[in-house]
Amino acid sequence: MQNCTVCFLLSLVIAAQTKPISKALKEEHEVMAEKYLQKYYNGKNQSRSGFQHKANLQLKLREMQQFFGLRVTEKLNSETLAVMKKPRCGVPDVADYATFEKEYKWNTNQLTYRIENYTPDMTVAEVDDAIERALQVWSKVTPLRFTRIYNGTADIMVSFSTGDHGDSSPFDGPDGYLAHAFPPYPGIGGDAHFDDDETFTYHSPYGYNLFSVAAHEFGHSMGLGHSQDIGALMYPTYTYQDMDKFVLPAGDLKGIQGLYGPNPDVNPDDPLPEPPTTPNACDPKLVFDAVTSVRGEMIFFKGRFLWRSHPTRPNREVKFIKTLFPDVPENIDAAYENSQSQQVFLFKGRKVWSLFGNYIGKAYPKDLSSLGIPKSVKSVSAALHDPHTSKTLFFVGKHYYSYDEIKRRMDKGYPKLVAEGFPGMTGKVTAAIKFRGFAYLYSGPNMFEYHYKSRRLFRVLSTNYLFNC
Ligand SMILES: [Ca+2]
Ligand SMILES: [Ca+2]
Ligand SMILES: [Ca+2]
Ligand SMILES: [Zn+2]
Ligand SMILES: [Zn+2]
Repeated sequence: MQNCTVCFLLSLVIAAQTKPISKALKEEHEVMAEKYLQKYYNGKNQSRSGFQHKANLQLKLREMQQFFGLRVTEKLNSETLAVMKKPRCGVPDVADYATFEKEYKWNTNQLTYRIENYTPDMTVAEVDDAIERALQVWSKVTPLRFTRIYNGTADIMVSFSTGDHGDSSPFDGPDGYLAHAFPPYPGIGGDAHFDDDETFTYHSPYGYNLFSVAAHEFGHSMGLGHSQDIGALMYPTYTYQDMDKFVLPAGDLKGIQGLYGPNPDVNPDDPLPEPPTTPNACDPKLVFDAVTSVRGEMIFFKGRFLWRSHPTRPNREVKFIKTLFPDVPENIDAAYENSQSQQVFLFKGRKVWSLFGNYIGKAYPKDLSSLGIPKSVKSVSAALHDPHTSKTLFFVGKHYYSYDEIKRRMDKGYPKLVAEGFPGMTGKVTAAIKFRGFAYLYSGPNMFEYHYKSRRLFRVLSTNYLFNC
């Protein structure tokens, strides 16, 4: 039986891989994939026949690819393996209770919690604070109220443990899965367990941020299942959340308020902040914050997210900015790549950051004056670099500046009016990029295509034209 599974997955791997990988690595991937599907997609082998086992695994692979919005190939390709390798929550994506969400709900709004033990990674005060604030994520938006107790059995027992810890879902050492929690019911229901083989952190985006992991787990403790929305807190893979700025996203808010209703104590004069939504790259009204090339790929920025789009590869990937570039700010104003120096510059307010690879250069952020931009300019709305002339254009309101990257100073005669330099552009330039001899100036949901040298306007296209929507 085992051999047949290996044969089946082996043939899938051969079909999917374009470059040869070592046999040992292949086998490691197959074993990992089977374990993953068994754990998260209820892929336990109920049949004795190898054929049925193979068909079952294929079905589970399909479910997994659908859940994560991957291309549904039923093949263990590199894209699928990459998702399987991400650190995540230990609760299945296709849980029995996820399909019966309404059945799992506390029938009281007054709940107790108890922190049974502590991780050595953080101080006691830090753990207490991270746990309390993770519970507040849910109490802020519902009538649920949490009271801490110090002995006896609470509704929500919080503990750190390693390996087998007595609930038939043993932890797996560093990385892999980080924590799990049980839906509302008596006893172990509502309890949250954290894998102490992880390194948990308090205020840091590095290691595994305890607030980020716990806020997600307590969603399960309240009765929520996993979400397919990559921007949701209930998305299964780990994402860093800044505990000081966190606002529960719209999908999670709808889910929890569907179970418990809204918070009756919200002061109408001090309403809750607008819940963030996940932008859709193919929304014709989408307005990008910034667009730049990065080593042959194009990167489009919007809020907390970015899309990478390779000119020769049709599929696009949406990611959190923090996942790719941990030190880069969100909601940026503008971006450009200087392909000669291989630096990518990102702008927000009066500050500019320079990326070397995926990390910010040591001397950054710098002030805009380091690029010769006058003190009166509060922010840059778009930037465009031309590698042939080594000039970078900065768009500010109705004007634009031209910076000479070789002489490291602003060109004389600037700022000029955008409407003069780019006839036909009457609105504000919100993002810009030079691509294949054309200047693409984005203005709200429109993209203006200019021949770069002649400055002749060819077409007005939709913002997501370069996305193959
Ligand atoms: Ca409990
Ligand atoms: Ca683990
Ligand atoms: Ca912009
Ligand atoms: Zn989860
Ligand atoms: Zn457990």
